Amino acid sequence: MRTTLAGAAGVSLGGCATGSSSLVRTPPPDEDGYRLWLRYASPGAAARGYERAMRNIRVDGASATCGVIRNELRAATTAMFGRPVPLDESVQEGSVIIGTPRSSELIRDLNLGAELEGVGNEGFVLRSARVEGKSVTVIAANEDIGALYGAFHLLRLMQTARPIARLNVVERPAVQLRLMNHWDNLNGTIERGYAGRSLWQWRELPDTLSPRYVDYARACCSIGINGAVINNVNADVRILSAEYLRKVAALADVWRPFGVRMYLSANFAAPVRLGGLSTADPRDPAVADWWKAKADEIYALIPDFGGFLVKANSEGQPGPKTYGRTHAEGANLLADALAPHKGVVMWRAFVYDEDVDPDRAKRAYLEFTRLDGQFRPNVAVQVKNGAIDFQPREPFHPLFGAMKETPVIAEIQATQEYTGQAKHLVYLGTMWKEFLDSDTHAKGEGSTVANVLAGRVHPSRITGIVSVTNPGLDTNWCGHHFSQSNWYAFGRLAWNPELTAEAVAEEWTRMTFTNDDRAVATIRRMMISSHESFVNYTMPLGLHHLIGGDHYAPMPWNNRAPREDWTATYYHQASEEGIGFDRTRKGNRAVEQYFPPVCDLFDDLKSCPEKFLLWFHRCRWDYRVKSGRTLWEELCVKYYEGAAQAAALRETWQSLAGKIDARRHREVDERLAIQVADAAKWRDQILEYFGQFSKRPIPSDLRLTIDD
Ligand code: GCV
Repeated sequence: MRTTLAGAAGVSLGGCATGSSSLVRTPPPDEDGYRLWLRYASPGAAARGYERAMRNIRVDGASATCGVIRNELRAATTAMFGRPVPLDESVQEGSVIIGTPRSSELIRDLNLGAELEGVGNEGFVLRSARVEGKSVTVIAANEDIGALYGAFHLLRLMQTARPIARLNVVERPAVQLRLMNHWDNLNGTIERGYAGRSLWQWRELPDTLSPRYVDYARACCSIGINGAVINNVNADVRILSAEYLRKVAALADVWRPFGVRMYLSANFAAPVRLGGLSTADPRDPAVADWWKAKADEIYALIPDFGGFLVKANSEGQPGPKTYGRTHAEGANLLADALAPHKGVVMWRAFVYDEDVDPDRAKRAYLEFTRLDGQFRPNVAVQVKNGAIDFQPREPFHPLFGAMKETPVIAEIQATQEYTGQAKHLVYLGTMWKEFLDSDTHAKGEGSTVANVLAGRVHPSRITGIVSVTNPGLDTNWCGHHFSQSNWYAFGRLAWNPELTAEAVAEEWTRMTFTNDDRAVATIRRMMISSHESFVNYTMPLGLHHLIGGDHYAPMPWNNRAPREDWTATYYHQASEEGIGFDRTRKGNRAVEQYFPPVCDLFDDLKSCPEKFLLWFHRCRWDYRVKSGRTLWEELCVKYYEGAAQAAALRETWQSLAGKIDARRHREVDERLAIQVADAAKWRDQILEYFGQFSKRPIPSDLRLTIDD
């Protein structure tokens, strides 16, 4: 018997008092951040217009997903208008009619065939229309899940104070797989998690279901996320045991109506460690049988199980190379087991075997391009945005566009492992847009990473963008209130990579904090500049991996680690003569992994974007950068600028006191205080360290700005 704990799920749907600027007289009441961007605040003056366009809601269909649509709309309208909008079958002036041509005669009669054909299984048409002579709003889709996404879209318009009277929205997601990747361990810890312990209560499952599982699914679904890999890629084999699979199945049952499918990280050695076989060699028939039986067992419990994510032969994880086999053979082994059930394998390209090349940045490309065409149709290679490891800034990974016959999906990181770890306010939407908009030139101009991922450059059977993600048991889910924006931005950009970072930041701000236009503009500006300022005070001008320890603070002096490519000195190579990693044609030729003209752009010191300068080039300290300053001076300017920007960020936030509820305002401010102090400390320590090599002083005008 399952029991559901009463409480949080219901509470989370409650309304709150912030409204449009004209109505804000007193500071809004305290909030704890639990409701994320689904607060459904009163729309203030706009309420009357919205209510007129929403006299009643008719949801045609009996599925569990239709039940979710009804629940969400009932809760949202209750919170926004102070009373629920009736859910009934009448058609009147101001009805909202939701359904599919299969479930709804009214939708069928609207003849939306052409539009619906274009939106696939998950898309929707959201349109103002005339039905039975009445002005209504229609949400039509081919499947109920599309209708649910459409309902969330309508709610988003209202939450962001947009008009809903004359709608004509047609949407479909750009990629198929939009997945959360949790690095959660079975003991409740989270690798690189900064928001408390794991959401998954393994000891209570499958009998007790935390209400947070529902709220998690609502949050994911509201931004188009359609699956989750719930365990760490450094995978504990026990997740595949009968005991854990029952627990996993219980979670999958909760999420199914929200369209959030279950995926698992699989340990390649599971046939040995769990199955008791003597080998996990992909060519051994007993191993193949073990995986087939395991897949059958999983699908008997979770009929819509999505598939496996695998980290193999990387950072100590087992893999096919342990048996002298290739990554393709390893991936195909699991793919064959999943194929009868239509499951996929996401095989990570995060490998950096020292034997492949002396430069870590070159290794994955070399290993995977030679396997192109050897993977089964249900395998996708999952590639991090950059070739090293989620650094504050990296050029796009050269594997994007390079695999012509193998689906490639992107892995980005919302949990801020290298970007301030939920202590620093860093909105990653801008960084991800830089990545998605990068032109690989794989098939000429316009072969952007986003187009590669959507299968528009090389036809692709599997498309996707996944995010190593950040929620944990902290009340506000993500540790820092602003870290929620990275979860949000991931979902929105995976659905539509054409959205601007600004638009996503604005939406999130309006839904999460306030619809006060001036406050929104201020917060949006803070968010948009935050990534660049973080880069400035940590790793500007193409510097990377200046870290050690827990990856929080730059440690450019770090020269001791179990592997050379885990040190900082391996990457910056600072000496009295200069600094930077020569990856040009005259250096280690890493630039040649990019298509022309990108390789030429990066190769030429004159054309290489300065944000990537020391990634690709080794420069003398007196090298003149575009500003006319020497490299050393420019480095100093960047670090000073970054620290000043962090201080300004806090001042700006403080100017919003009274516009944001006091609790969240204070909690953000406390973290900004840490950010300001860290930025100054990092600036000073890093410049002192590099100064030993440059033998140059920090320009006095910079120092003066601080001493003043
Ligand atoms: C899950 C980096 C992180 C590791 C992580 C690894 C990966 O090295 O520091 O914690 O392991 O990436 O992506 O597999």
